[in-house]
Amino acid sequence: MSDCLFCKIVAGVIPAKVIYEDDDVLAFNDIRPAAPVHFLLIPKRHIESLLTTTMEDQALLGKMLAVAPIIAREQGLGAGFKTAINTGLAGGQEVFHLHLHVLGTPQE
Ligand code: IU
Repeated sequence: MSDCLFCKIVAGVIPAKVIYEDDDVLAFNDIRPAAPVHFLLIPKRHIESLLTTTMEDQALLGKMLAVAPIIAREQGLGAGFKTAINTGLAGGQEVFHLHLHVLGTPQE
């Protein structure tokens, strides 16, 4: 087992509030939510950051963007949401396993 925290969440070694899972990706609620709904969508395979992806990863990266709105709708964000990917130390990344932040406020 690597020391990667998010790999440990994928493996079920560290608990997380998982809201979506398939063969390739996992989504769970952020432990320090910056919005009423704030979840992280990660590839199950360890990828350090967007800076370490290659063209070989395009299907997986596309899937992350395709799945995000499906989960967002399920979480009440059908009216809209924000996304962010912090990349590298200079980009504010704290956990070095690629993750897409999805944030929003459910609308009435
Ligand atoms: P960043 O993009 O690497 O800066 O964001 C890391 C996020 O991971 C941040 O919003 C944390 O609250 C979140 N997080 C988490 O959900 N569970 C954890 O165990 C840890 C960090 I450590």
